[in-house]
Amino acid sequence: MSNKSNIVRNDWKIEEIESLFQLPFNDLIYQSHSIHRNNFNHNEVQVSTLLSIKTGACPEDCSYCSQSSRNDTGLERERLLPIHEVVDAATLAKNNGATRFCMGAAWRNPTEKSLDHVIQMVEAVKALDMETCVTLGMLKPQQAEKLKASGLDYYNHNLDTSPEFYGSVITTRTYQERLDTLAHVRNAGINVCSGGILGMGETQRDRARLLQELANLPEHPGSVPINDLVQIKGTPLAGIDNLDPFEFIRTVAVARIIMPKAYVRLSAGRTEMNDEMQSLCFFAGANSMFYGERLLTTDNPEESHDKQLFARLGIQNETRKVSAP
Ligand code: SAM
Ligand code: DTB
Ligand code: SF4
Repeated sequence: MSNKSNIVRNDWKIEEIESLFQLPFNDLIYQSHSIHRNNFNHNEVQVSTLLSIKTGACPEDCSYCSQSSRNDTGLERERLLPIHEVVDAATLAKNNGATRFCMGAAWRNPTEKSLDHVIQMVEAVKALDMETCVTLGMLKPQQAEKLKASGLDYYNHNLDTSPEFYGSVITTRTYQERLDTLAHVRNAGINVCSGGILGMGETQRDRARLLQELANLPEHPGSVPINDLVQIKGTPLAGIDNLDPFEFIRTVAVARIIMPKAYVRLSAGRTEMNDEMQSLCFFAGANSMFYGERLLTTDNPEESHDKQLFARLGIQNETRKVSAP
């Protein structure tokens, strides 16, 4: 593979991305794996653990989400967790090999008071010598700066899908508002974590457009979560046709090729994937995943199963912290 494959570009054309999707599977995976090997230790996977710090009763109408108050999913709402519960969960995650702890809140945006509470959580988790990530909805510039000052390493805010398909999934916040939050996070000097969800009825062009939007940001996100829709009863997207697994793997491969230095995270949806599919995702360039039996409100594979899978594949947890210089 030529050195050209390592060049970080922010001017990807949709035709170039679509032609990657159209390659014969073996050619695509050969290319993405080669790029992966040029940029990363290909036998290591970064491991993050998630915790829902505030669950349910969200005012947004995201049609995939168990936590939207518009969706009758039977989820019990919970208040913002006390700090000691967060510290206990992070300690457990660290002892299980996670290097990053990600905290998610079902908010449209944080209030100043709730942000101060989250900042205490970030400081407490940092004190355990773990990387921190939070996902709290939309941020104002000065809120991003406050989070940066607290030592936060990553902010997760997904574009979710293409700008064209977006309106059929969410109507209560615009694509531009998402891009604005990403700009505030980037300008504050926090690493951006941004990706999307596949299997919501979008076309291949929508998947290509999502990746184009991410790759053509002023800087590639440090981390790109690729979620496979977790279908939740009571949400408008429950019952939709599943995405072809090969199309999911292709999307991971294209993300790896066009964002060669980003961590591509195999995120939600792993409970529906067999081990062979996950191993192909790692081969195609995925090098991060969520570890722990729970995502935010839904199940993730059992920890013992993931440990066994890593052992069978000769994969190791990445121990170096990604945000370290
Ligand atoms: N409320 C905040 C927000 O949306 O910005 C943060 C939490 S929200 C649950 C974080 C991300 O999780 C969403 O942007 C979406 O990409 C992903 N997600 C939520 N529900 C999902 C589902 N059922 N399947 C796959 N991904 C999901
Ligand atoms: C992301 O892209 N995926 C994670 C994390 N960022 C916050 C969330 C997945 C949620 C899956 C559904 C649930 O458990 O509620
Ligand atoms: Fe709320 Fe986030 Fe769920 Fe949308 S994805 S309903 S903003 S918790």
